[in-house]
Amino acid sequence: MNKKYFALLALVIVASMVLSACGGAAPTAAPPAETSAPEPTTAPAAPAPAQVEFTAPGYGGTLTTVKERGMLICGVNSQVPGFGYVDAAGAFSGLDVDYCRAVAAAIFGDPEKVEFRPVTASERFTALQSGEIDILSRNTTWSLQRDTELNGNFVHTTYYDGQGMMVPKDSGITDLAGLDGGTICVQTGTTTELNLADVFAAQGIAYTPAVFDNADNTFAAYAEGRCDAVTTDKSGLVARRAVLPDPENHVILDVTISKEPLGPMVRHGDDQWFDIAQWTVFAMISGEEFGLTSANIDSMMSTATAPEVRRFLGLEGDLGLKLGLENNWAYNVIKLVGNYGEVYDRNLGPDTPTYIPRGLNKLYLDGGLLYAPPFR
Ligand SMILES: N[C@@H](CCC(=O)N[C@@H](CS)C(=O)NCC(=O)O)C(=O)O
Repeated sequence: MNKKYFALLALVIVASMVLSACGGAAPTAAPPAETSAPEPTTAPAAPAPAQVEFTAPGYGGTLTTVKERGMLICGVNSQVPGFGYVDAAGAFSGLDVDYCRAVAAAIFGDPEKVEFRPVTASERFTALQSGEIDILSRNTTWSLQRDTELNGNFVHTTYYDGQGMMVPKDSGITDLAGLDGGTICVQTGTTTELNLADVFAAQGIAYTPAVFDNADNTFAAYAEGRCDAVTTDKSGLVARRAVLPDPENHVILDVTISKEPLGPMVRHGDDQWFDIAQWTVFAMISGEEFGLTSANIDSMMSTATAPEVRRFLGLEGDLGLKLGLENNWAYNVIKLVGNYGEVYDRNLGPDTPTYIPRGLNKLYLDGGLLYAPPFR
């Protein structure tokens, strides 16, 4: 342990003894000690440092790498409209894609400083582990195995989903039992494939899986009538139905067979990077909660009075510095990309071909699950 870090650790411990758990400004959190903690001293408490020492253990250097490169590399989908999609001109769009832009805005103050790297379901975790991408933002379900043996850390969920089934309207099928003995198109390397096996076995429904390696092939096979149904996250079904030749002839059953909390994932071993990825999601959610939009945020800079909103905007305090960013990082996220609601509406709102009512993805204030911790 180097001397500078040891001194910082002692300082933080003393400060945390003096400040009560719920009163006063919280000291900057110390990274986990490698050895037993030093004895507290009786030296007078000094103010907590404004910025965490990012060379301490737990900081893997991703931010430095990204800044030196001048570009964030985000692993995304390219085949699911509304979430991650690339058009014929090479332009990327979607909720997951806009999240990458938000991280770039937080770091660089420029949402364009991101390279989108399309990754399939099977490739995505290796791409993250190997360092080919800095963040995975690709309709990826948070699960225990992915959080542990795949060396990932999921940040806050950006879209609460569940697995569904789509069938041709004229099949007359209305429930899972109606699929008994049928063939079901499914993509490999997904939770979808595993849930299908679990749920159909548990319910005693026989089926033959027809397995494909990407969404284009899965849905092409379904469109050609090679399967009785196609299954994936309901978001994926809505998205892919929109690009079928005859969307009106397909129905999504009123059945949800799993929980699919979808969100960004980072590698184990870099807590600072995790915090940046995490708080970018919280900035988008809180921006909506505070009523800050890309359109009004400039006027709010001169009119905002609520202390939390002022801290969010970087007008007071130094929250950005604690993340290793500029103090106006959250302002940049909202100004340059938008709050969660704006981003949702742009990609999945009523005026898009991939309209999905917000449901669980509303703010907690409106009955949904989106809830960000305080900006303090
Ligand atoms: N959320 C599930 C499924 C995600 C998934 O890969 N879905 C497919 C079907 S919509 C997809 O996005 N395919 C696009 C591709 O492979 O490029 C997971 O994390 O395993």
